[in-house]
Amino acid sequence: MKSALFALAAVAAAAVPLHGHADAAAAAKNPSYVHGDFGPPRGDPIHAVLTAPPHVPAPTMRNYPAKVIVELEVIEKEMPISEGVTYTFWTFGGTVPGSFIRVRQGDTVEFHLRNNPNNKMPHNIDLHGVTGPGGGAASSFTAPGHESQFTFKALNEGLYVYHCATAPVGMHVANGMYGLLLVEPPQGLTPVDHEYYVMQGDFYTTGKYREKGHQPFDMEAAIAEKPTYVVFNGAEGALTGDKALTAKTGETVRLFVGNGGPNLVSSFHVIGEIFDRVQYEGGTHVQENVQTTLIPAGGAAIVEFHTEVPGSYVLVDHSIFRAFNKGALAILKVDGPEDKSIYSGKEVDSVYLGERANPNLAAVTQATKAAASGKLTKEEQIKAGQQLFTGTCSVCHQANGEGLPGVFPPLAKSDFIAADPKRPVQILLRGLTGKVTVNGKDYNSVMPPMSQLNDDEIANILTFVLNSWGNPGGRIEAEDVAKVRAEKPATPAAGH
Ligand code: HEC
Ligand SMILES: [Cu+2]
Repeated sequence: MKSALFALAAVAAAAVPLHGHADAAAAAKNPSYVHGDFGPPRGDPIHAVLTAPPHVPAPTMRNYPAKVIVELEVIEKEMPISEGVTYTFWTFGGTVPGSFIRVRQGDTVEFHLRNNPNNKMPHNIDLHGVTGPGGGAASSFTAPGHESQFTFKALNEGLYVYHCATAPVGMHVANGMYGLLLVEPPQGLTPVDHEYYVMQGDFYTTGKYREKGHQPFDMEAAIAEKPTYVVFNGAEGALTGDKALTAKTGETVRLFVGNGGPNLVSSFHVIGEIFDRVQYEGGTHVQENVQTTLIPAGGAAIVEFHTEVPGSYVLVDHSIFRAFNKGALAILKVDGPEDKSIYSGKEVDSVYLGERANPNLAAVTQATKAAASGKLTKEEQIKAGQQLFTGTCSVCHQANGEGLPGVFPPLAKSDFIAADPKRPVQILLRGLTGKVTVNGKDYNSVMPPMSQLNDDEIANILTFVLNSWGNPGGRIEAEDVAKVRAEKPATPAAGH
């Protein structure tokens, strides 16, 4: 398979003459550049196979320019953006990011944009790989229930963002209207073992991060560029747990990484890997041995690396609060034998990932649903709380609740909790500083507020703590938390 492609590439490079003045101009600028055939399309028209993320269409394997028909439908739909949180996305092809389009340099692309009759808004498309007014936007304004068509020649190879450009443009993009178009170089890309499609986006909701239920778009937050969520592939957890990307040791992985924005620039990084090659900005030049690559809003990069050591590799925006507090985190799971000559260690996922390494947040979803219908049991709270405790609290208080001597007080059999089982609500919302005595030992340190947790989550975590490790039992409900949250912050010494 691979050698066939190489042979094909060699034929293409050797046998295809240069055409067109654009090409000649490019050749003059960069004589080492391999050019495509910009002559008329040959053969039967080809219907492009589009893929939903994280999948990428197979290489075109062509050595001649063809007419390629692309059919893309805009669908407005409600989908989860986080555990128990839904959002009305506007999509190209039913997913965020939109369907991946793959053509070859020199192809003539006949583009059909459909706007689903159930949609409420008009839409269009601006493809950054198109040479022409608005990148197609000027020819593709489409009302619900209509279709538009335009044709372009793929002059430049590269990885290009496409997006909706209907006013208010920012809002259409913020709702998820972007995707990637790959224009293969005439000789094709080098074969690899895996190609994946990952695209970052920032989202703006009226509710806080992880506030449950349906969350509308917040225009003011979008203008202020203060996203509630920053995620890969349209949702927190879109590429973790069962949905993680996969590879084996000794394989080569190519990621087509886009950034839809609308606002943020991504500092794209894979924890535990080094990019062997980066086609930065999606262009032709290659940078090697890169730790973190910048991906502008409305830009892309092709990154490649070889996998050596098994384990979980974490894709993040290294503007790191986005990864751990807004959702910009995905996993590549590499299976295979250990190679101790490269890396000795035993892997402890929870150090970096905490709760997000846990593939099973089902208990959390179930508790959210039960709470919404008013039928939440204490047992459901405990189960959900246990999931959330891992990573959120266990980093300091340890998974077994024993804490660390002299640094983090125990939650297990804590006489501090037993003395006032409702006091922890306040501690989680406002933090705790100054001297405290727990089970006869003094601690004089700082616990930061955990106010990023919502009322449900705090109630569930504390119900879990109260019912674990010899603590007195009992139950904290979301209303208890809401009450404390609404109170004026007490003096910092409260609780001592
Ligand atoms: C960054 C480390 C850290 C994290 C994360 C953390 N705590 Fe704490 N916690 C502390 C420290 C330090 C203290 C003692 C503060 C002091 O000395 O005033 C403390 C004190 C407490 C206490 C009162 C003392 C005791 O042992 O009974 C409770 C209850 C508590 N934490 C619960 C939690 C829960 C529940 C979570 C997760 C939502 C959590 N903490 C997350 C560091 C942390
Ligand atoms: Cu639109």
